[in-house]
Amino acid sequence: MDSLPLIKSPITTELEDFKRLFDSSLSSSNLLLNNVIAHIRQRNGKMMRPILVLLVARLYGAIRPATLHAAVALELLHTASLVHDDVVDESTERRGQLSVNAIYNNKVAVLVGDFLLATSLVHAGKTMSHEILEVVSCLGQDLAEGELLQLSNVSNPQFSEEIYFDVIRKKTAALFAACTKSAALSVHADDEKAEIARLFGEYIGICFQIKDDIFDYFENKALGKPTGNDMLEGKLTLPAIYALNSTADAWAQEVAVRIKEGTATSGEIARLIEFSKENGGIEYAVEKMKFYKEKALDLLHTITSGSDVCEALEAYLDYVVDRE
Ligand code: 2DE
Ligand code: MG
Ligand code: MG
Ligand code: MG
Repeated sequence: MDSLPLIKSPITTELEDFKRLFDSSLSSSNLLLNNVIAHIRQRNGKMMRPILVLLVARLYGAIRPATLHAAVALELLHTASLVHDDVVDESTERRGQLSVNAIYNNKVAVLVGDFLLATSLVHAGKTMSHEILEVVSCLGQDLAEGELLQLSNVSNPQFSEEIYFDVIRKKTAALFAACTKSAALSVHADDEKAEIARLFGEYIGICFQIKDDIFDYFENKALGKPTGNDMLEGKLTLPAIYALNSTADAWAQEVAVRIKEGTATSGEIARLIEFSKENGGIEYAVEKMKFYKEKALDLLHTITSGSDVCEALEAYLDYVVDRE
């Protein structure tokens, strides 16, 4: 079932307002910049983050201009981080489309990412809220720290679940937490409510990244086999970490170390994916994801139950966890 209409139903007009503001934020007199932005915009994302900002603002009050500027700021920062991420990961593809670095080059990708980041801060300023400006700026710091933590962990021979959660809190959950906290601040929710919103977003973000990581273990229709992209980039995610820590398989340990070093073959990666599945890695990751989903739902129900916004946020969580 397509749950997106239910998710969007309490915020249909505001989502249109968001789109207009987002479009108008991206104009420049530079031809190259406009071409790159047009390429990025072809992706037509599902706008999961702006939707979350709008829904959480509605949870606590009526959507205001500051809410829309916060949503634009966060979507721009997210877009900037993906353009830079593809440079860092040397990825040539993003969601079935060539990445900016692949079509142009790293220099163009770094500079376009910088432009998007700066434009994000312009909109954070337009909220006229120092607190929202701080949330957005600190998010930029967290994202960069998360990426650095992930990089420095490549040479760490341990496969620790604790480090995995540290990384995903910073590289993904921080963004969702910034969305929900800014949303609350944009409608003048008090500190306690803003903190509940922040934590709610953090739990959603943890679910989102665990799900994203699980995708890498399953068949990709275009490839006809699991992508294994994360392992190709030297990243071991929760299913593999669990399987490695719950068995003492010398072969798997050895391959895992080489995956981190970037010297494993694609055949070895395929076998480590199978090993992770055979040793309960997927079930374990799904269980963890559901644990955080329940925590998010419990928090949501301390604020509201039964309202249309509550139902939309419940459907949002189902979507994050069940999407294919
Ligand atoms: C996606 O992770 C990572 C997103 C954060 C990137 C942050 C950067 C630093 P993945 P996928 C590069 C900060 C950037 C700023 C402040 C503009 O696991 O599979 O690589 O989508 O995800 O490539
Ligand atoms: Mg990446
Ligand atoms: Mg990355
Ligand atoms: Mg991924």
